[in-house]
Amino acid sequence: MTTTDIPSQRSTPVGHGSMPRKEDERFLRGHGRYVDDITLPGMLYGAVLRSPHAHARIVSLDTSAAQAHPKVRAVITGRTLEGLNLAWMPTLSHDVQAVLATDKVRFQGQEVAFVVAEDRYAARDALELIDVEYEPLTPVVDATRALDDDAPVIRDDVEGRTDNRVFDWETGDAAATDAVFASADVVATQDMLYPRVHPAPMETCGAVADMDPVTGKLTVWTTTQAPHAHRTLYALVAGLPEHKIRVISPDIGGGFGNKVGIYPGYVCAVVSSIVTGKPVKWVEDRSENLMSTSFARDYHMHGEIAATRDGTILGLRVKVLADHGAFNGTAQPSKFPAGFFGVFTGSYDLRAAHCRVTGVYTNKAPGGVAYACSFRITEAVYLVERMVDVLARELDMDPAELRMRNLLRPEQFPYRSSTGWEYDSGDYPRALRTALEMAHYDELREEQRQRRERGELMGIGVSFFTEAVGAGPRKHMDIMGLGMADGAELRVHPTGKAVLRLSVQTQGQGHETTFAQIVAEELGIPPEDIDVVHGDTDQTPYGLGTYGSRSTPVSGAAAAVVARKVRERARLVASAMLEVDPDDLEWEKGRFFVTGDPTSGKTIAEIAMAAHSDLELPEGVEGHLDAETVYNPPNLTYPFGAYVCVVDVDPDTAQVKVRDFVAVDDCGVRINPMIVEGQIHGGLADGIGMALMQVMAFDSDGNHLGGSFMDYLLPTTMECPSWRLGQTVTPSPHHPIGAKGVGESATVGSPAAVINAVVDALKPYGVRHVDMPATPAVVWRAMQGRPLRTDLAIT
Ligand code: MCN
Ligand code: CUM
Repeated sequence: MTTTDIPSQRSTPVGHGSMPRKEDERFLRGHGRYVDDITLPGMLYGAVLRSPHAHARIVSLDTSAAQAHPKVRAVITGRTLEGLNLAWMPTLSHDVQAVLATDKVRFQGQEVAFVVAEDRYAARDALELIDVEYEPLTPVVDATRALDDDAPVIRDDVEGRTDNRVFDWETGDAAATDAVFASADVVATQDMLYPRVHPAPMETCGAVADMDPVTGKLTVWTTTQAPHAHRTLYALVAGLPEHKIRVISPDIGGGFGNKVGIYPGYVCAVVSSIVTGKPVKWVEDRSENLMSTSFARDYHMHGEIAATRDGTILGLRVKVLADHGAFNGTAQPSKFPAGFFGVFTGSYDLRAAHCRVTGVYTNKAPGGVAYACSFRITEAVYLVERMVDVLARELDMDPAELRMRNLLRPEQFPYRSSTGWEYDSGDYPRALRTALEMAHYDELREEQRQRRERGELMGIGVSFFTEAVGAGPRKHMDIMGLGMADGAELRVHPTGKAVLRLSVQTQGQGHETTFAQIVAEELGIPPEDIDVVHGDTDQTPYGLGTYGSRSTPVSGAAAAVVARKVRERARLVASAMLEVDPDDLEWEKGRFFVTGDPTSGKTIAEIAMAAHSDLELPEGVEGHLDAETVYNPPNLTYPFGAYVCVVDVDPDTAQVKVRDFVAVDDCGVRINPMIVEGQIHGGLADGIGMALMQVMAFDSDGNHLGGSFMDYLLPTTMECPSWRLGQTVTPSPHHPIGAKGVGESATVGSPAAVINAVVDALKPYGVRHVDMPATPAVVWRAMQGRPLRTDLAIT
C-alpha cells in the first residue's frame, strides 16, 4: 500500500496532483519515437571496431579489405580523425578522450575504427575485414595498484605524465578533524568498496547525424539528456558554427546518467555524415553499451568516525581511491573533481570532517559518475550511513537511536555543514520517526531477538540520507566553464491553450505531465491544454539539461516563474478589459476579478483572446500573452529521507531476501505524487540491485566480465518486496513552488539500508561489514570470515 490511492480513480487536477502521465498513451500504444526509429532517405549505417585488449600498442591497422567491401562507403580510423584534428575530444571533466585510438588502446572495448556501409549487417561484416596488429601491454586493473612505482603509465598521451594520478582533492578542515578525533572516546574505522556499476537503460546509446551539404546545417538525433550542452560541445570540438547545429533528443528509453556525455560513436556518426554527404546512423548493441559507455562509482573508501561514549558523533575522516578508468569521463564539476562527495557528513551535526579523494586511471572503460548518483552523493551517503552503523556496533547501541541522537535538528536550518554546504530545509527526526513507526521497528527488533534464538538470520537496516540536487548555482557547478542557468518560454495562444518550451529533457520521468502541471497550477489552465516542448535545440531555450535531479529544482522553477510572468501580464490585460486599476484585481486560480465583485472575473482564456485582439492595451504592454525567463538558482535543494529495510538470510545458501522496505521521502512540495512514487519505486529497485547483485568485474588481464545481462545482473520484481512509502513535506524555502528534486533519492539512500540490514543479520557470525553486492558467495564468505572482493575475478 502506498500513501496515494489508485490514479485512475482520481479526477484530473487543474494543477498539482496525481494525474496519469500525458506521455503514456503514446508509449503504451507503441508510438514512442526513439533514435533508432529515425530513418532518412539514403541513410547509411555505422559500426564500431573495438579493442579486444585492455592495454595494447597499435602496431598496424589495415582497412583495405573492409574498404573493398561492395557495400562499404567509408572506413574512418584515428588517423583519418587526426587529419581533421578530431582524434581526441574533451570530456566533461577537463580531460581528453580518444575518439578512435591512434597510438594505443587503453580499455577493452575502446573504439578503434568506424565502418560506414549501406546497411547495418554489411557494416558489422566489414568490421571483421579490418586487420589490426596489437602489441599487448601490461594492464592496470586494480585501482589499489595504480599508483605503484612499477605500474605502467596509462596516459602517456599527455606530455610529462609520469603516473596514473587523475587528481588529488580534499575538503574539510584536517587540523580541526584531528583535534576532534584526539578528544573522542571512541573511534571506529571501516574500509568499503562501492563497486563499479552501470545504469543499463532499456535503450542503448546512438545517433543519427545528417549534414546537409547544401545549407551546411548539421542535424543530430541522439540519445542525450542534455541537447544544448551537446550542441555547444559539437561546436567547440568540431569547429562548426553553433547556429548550424541542431541537436534533437527524441523519446529516450531511460538515461539514468548514461546519456549525459558524448561518446565516440556520436562523433564518428557526425564525421562520417560530413565525409559521405549522407545521413549516418549509429546505434550500439547491449554489450557495447555495458562495456564502453559510462560506468559509475568504483570508489574504494576508508572511513573513520569519532564519537563520545554516550553516542554523540564528533567527526568523520575519509580517504577515497577513485577509479576513473582510462579517461576521466562524464560530468565532473570542475570545481569539485570528486563531484559532490563533499556532502559526506550526511544528515548529522558534526564538529569537523575531512576527506581526501585521489582519482586514478586504470585500463577500464571511462566514465566516473553517472547512475542516479547526484554526482557522487550516492557514494557519500553509503559511506556515512555504513560508518554510523559501524559505530553503533562499536558502542553497542541501536543504530536507529544513534541516528536520532545525531540528526540535524529542524531549528538548525538553514544549516551550513562543516564542509561548507548550505542545507536549505528539513525536519529529519520527523522523517526518521515516521519510517520507524511504519516499519514497526520495536516489534521487528523483538522478532529478531526471537528468531536469533532459533538460529534464524534476520536483519534490520536503517539509513538516512540528505541529497544536494539542482545543479545550477555557479559556486557549486559548471560544465566546461558553462554556467547552469536554464531558460523557459511560455506562449498562451488566443484560445487559452499554451506551449511551454524547456531546456531539460525527459528520459522517462514524466516531464510532459509534471511541467504542464506546474504551469496549470499557476495559471488555472488544465494540464491537458499545455504542451511541453523539449529535446530540440532549434525549438527550445538554452539550458544544460537533465541530470543530478535538476529538472524540478531548476527548470521547474523556471516554469513557475515564466507562468507568473504571464499571469502578471494577464493582470494588465484584464485591467484594460475591466477598466480598473491592476491593483484592484484579485487572482483566484484561473481568473482575475475586481476586488469585492467575484462575478466580474476574466479567465486566462478570455484574457488571452483579448491580448491578441484589437483591445486598447495599457501603456507598456506589447500584446499577446507570452513570456520567457532564465532561472539562476540561488542554491541547491536538499531532499532527504529515512529508509528501513528488513532482510532474511538463508543460513544454508547465504541468499538474501528483502522482506520489507519502508521509504519515507521528503522532496518538498510534490507536483505529481504518483510520478514521485514511481521515481522512488524505480530507485529502490536500483538500490536493491546495487546492494545485492550488480557489479562490473574484470579479470586480471582487464577483460570485462559483465558484457551481457547473463553476467551483469539487474533486479526484477522477484527481488523486490512490495515497497511501502511514506512522506513528509518540508518545502524548499528558495524554490518558487517549494519543490526539491527526487529522481535519484531512492538510489542514493537505499543501498546503505540493505547492506546495514545484511550486516545486522550476520551479527551472530561476528560480521562487521560486507561489501556490495551481497551475493550469496559474498555473504557465505563473510560468514566464514574470509571476505570476497567482487570487482576483480580474484578469489
Ligand atoms: N517531481 C515532482 N515533485 C517533486 C520532485 C519531482 O512531481 N517535488 C517529478 C518531476 O516533475 C519529474 C520527476 O518527478 O517528473 C523527476 O523529477 P526530478 O527529481 O526533478 O528529476 P529530473 O526530472 O531532473 O530527472 C533526472 C533524474 C536522474 S538525474 C536520473 S539519473 C534518473 C531519474 O531522474 N533517470 C531516470 N529518474 C529516472 N526515471 C526514469 N523513468 N528514467 C530515467 O532515465
Ligand atoms: Cu547521476 S545520473 Mo542522473 O544525474 O542523470
